[in-house]
Amino acid sequence: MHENDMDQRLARWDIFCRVVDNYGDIGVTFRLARQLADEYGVAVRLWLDDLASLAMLRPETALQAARQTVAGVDVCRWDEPFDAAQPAQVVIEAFACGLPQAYLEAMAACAQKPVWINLEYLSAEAWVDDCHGMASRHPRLPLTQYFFFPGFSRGTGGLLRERTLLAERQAFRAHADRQQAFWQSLGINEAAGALKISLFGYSNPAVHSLLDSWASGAQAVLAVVPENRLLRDVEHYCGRSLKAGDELVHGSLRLVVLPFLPQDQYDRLLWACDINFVRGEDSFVRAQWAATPLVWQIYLQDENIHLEKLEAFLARYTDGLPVDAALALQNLWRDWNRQQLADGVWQDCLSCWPVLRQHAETWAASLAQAENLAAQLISFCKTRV
Ligand code: TRH
Repeated sequence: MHENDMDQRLARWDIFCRVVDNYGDIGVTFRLARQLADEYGVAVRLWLDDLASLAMLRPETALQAARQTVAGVDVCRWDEPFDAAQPAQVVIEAFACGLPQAYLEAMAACAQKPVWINLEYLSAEAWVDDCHGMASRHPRLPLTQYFFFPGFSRGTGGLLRERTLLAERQAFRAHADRQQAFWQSLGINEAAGALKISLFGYSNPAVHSLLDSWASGAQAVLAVVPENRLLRDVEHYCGRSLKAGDELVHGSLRLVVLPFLPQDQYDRLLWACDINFVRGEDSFVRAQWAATPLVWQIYLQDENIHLEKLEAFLARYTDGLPVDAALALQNLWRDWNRQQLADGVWQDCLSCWPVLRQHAETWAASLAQAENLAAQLISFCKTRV
């Protein structure tokens, strides 16, 4: 088949996203939809059951609209019962969210069956390589679904990374005036010499010992906390309620509460900080693209499955680090995830800081060698039409 014919057969995509909790479901799917539209000229419909979540990331989102365009993406409200819709040529079911029955039947009725992808959760575990791309036939309908796994190794579908992302980050980093303007836009007069740390996470009582370490250390720390669940624990530490705009100083620590930022601005916050505490999936990946040290709080799963995932990533990430730096980082991540910090873990990490910073650069550069997830998805679909 001619290359152009093939592209025409992949010109229309439907992405289905059900917001289960938090912002990762919409964070990932919107980012993918936008990149497909922006960079590959794909006509993307994003079927979404919770417009309020998108509005957190893209404040221009109209909460009542059944259909609207947001940053080039055709956002359709996913109502149940689902009205008949002509299926697109590629159908992405995000995180096994379950397609509407009527839509599945319509897919089955198409002469040329859509390429049906289940976009999976991110994991650094080795088994992902074996399962990436696997096919599963529908038990009743003449349809085949393919499992597409994001990941860190060559055998996976890679990570979301927009074409200009790294160049934009570089440009931001190279211009002190841009960084200053950014901090000012957040209402923060950046203190020279302070270690800038962003804090995003799930509820975690270990934040008490972390803030204590920062307050009592010799190093000045500017901690910025966009409104998120972790803020409740920060409030507990401070003994008062906190809202965006509030600021407090305690010893060497200056803590500023920010509103939950639009997604693009949050990226800049990650670039502007020296260390980022992140969680879940999307902020975790974006912090890696920021190429600075990060601390990941993984999403809790039953039977401690998440701890295996944490170790799988740590093993990859710390490979090649000097032993003391690897150990310091592992200790901090493990303690942060078991929600109890041992004495000295923060300090140990801080003393390896130059090595960890260099390593974060090397890690991001090595990840960038792989083709980005959107491009890999397109290549994969080309082989299935
Ligand atoms: O919100 P999350 O915990 O999302 C979850 C988890 O990823 C979970 O494992 C998974 O089941 C599910 O989603 C897919 O964390 P995550 O993935 O980092 O998503 C947060 C999004 O919010 C991300 O796109 C960044 C964005 N964000 C902002 O836009 N502004 C902000 O101020 C902050 C703090 C985050």
